[in-house]
Amino acid sequence: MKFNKHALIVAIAAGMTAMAAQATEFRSADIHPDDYPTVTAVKFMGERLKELSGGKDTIKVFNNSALGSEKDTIEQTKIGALQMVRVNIAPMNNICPETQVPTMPFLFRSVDHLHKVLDGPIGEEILKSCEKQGFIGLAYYDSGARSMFTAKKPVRSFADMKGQKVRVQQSDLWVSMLEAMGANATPMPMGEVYTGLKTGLIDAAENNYPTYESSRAFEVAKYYTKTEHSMAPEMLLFSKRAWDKLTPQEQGWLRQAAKESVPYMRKQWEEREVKSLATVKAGGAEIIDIDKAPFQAAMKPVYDKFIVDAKLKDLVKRVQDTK
Ligand code: BDP
Repeated sequence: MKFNKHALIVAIAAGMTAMAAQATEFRSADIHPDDYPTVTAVKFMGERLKELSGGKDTIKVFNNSALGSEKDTIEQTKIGALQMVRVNIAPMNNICPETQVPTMPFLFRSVDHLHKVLDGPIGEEILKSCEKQGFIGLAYYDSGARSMFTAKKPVRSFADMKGQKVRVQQSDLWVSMLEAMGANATPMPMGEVYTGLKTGLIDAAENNYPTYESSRAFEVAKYYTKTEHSMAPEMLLFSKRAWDKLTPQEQGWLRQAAKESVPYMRKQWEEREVKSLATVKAGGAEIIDIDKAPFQAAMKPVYDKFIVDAKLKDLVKRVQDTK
């Protein structure tokens, strides 16, 4: 048989088109920069997904708020315009009430306690609770403890919180938490914090060391007070609309890849916390130790207001009882 070069090229091209038609690239959003542990973890997940699916499924991360604030990208995920999103749990608080539980102030005693709860049935139950709102909860990522940082007046005691205009995440629970500390709470997207501090629109914000560092907030708010008031974790959510169109096999690959990205993320996180602390200190930040007892005591009304029904009360109790 005579070798037909043309037919071969046509055959190869057809094969490539068939492969391309089958390949799926899931889009995922994040507000953080390229080297932030949440972003590198989702990229790791994408690599694992590619391997598990034999090259069929991949993930493209749109970082640095390229697709909007967390609130915006959560909405895009709900309608299926975006398949995946990595956000802090806070902007989910108003959407699915169970997410308020791991956000609650001074709830977790340690990182170990947090991991035990989130890796177990309570964590699973909270992820699942977002399904009826249109989200498949794939995983939690670490976010350390959040603390106050102020631009003008350092917080050296509970009384110093009074009147500070503090940026909070877009969640009613967060507004109440800061109000209970005596502050004026202003919800706004993360992307506006640096400018807000610089221009004096806000006096303060609160976050973990890695975000305090990567957002460069330490340059404009140099007093970092270790209130460690919440360990609100990060969440990895998939659009239920998009999920329902996938085969059970693809869903399984996604779940497995997400699960495998968790220990990877935790390791990156531990390293980043140390590195970020060194960077902010070198950049002139003052790290202030504080008596946390008055902060803790002031949180009772917040629990009374948000942990209202039997379901939430039971969840909080089970978290507290987890040894
Ligand atoms: C960071 C979270 C990020 C939030 C941000 C915030 O990683 O998801 O958007 O805090 O305060 O720690 O908005």
